[in-house]
Amino acid sequence: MKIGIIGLARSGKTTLFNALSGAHAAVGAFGSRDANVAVIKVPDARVDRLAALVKPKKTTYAEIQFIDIAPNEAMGEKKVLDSAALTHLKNTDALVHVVRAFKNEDVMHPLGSVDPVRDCRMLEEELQLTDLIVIEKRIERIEKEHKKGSEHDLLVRCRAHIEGGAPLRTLPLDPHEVHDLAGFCFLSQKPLMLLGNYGEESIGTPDPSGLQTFAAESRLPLIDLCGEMEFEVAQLPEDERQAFRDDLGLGEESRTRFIQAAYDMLGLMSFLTAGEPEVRAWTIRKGTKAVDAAGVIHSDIQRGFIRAEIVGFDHFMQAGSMAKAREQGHMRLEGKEYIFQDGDIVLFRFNV
Ligand SMILES: Nc1nc2c(ncn2[C@@H]2O[C@H](COP(=O)(O)OP(=O)(O)O)[C@@H](O)[C@H]2O)c(=O)[nH]1
Ligand SMILES: [Mg+2]
Repeated sequence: MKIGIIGLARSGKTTLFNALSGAHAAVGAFGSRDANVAVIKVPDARVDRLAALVKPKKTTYAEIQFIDIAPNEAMGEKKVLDSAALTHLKNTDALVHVVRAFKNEDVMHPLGSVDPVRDCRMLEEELQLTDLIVIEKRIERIEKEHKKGSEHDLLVRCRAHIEGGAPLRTLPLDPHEVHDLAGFCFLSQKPLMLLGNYGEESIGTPDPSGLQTFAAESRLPLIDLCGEMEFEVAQLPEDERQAFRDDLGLGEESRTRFIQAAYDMLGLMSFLTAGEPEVRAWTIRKGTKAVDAAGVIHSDIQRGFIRAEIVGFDHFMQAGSMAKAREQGHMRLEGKEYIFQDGDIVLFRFNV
């Protein structure tokens, strides 16, 4: 899974990126062509408990890739999406908009004042306009070539939707329309999460900016955190972090909250495999059939799928192994159509 971090200059994108990934990318950097990229492991207590029990040679967590984009200065600081950014964002699965809510007068806001709702509206508009340009070009081309058909009709619908002021993510589409649009990688179609970046001064106080109301009305997930404090906590040795968080009133670890929100937004879940060589978490969309989930591990397992042997997490922990769980009657045999439950431990039987 790939998540693009976007937002105005100095909204705290790189600070957040560093806090989440433990990296030390330069903050305040601007106009650099290269995006910061990091992969983080998804913390998962079930994987930890399984690994403690099975003692595998290798433990592998699910992973999320983050891309932190530095907009180009030539854009006048008021825009977020230059062509380099578009290239980076094209293949992301979701976008996170870091919205500046911290006051700090020493850090200049590109628009001269701190106003989270205004920034959200502006960015949403920029996403839509970016898509609109692509749509209009394509429509023009189709019309020139006299090839009007279903693609044309669909794009005309997309255009009308954006012209009505709405992002493509709110346009109802049937599965084959989703498929037909996939190649365009429309930005306003990607799931979007807002991240309010608050200052130390705001911890534990209500936010008067209206960001919560805006997020609720726009049906966008919102998490708030304090980027700079999170970054500072991330510098501490692991065993000191929680005490520091408690002192500051920072609540649950930002990385955990952030990843949970991203999983929810994308409708993701994990299933697990627990062998001697490797205990591992695998990410799938909720509602994925067993045979397709098998393909996440290897295309051979999907092709040669015979059945899935499944043990629920708690039963596995009680039994101590797949074989014992089977003896105790807690193993279920499921076919291709089975829909995974969160935390299922699976052994695929296949034949190639
Ligand atoms: N007070 C305060 N300053 C922050 C916070 N997050 C970022 N900053 C500062 O804002 C400046 C720009 O941050 P940076 O992460 O580089 O923003 P980017 O341009 O969006 O990547 C840096 O000087 C940060 O120290 C925050 O939560 N609180
Ligand atoms: Mg930056």
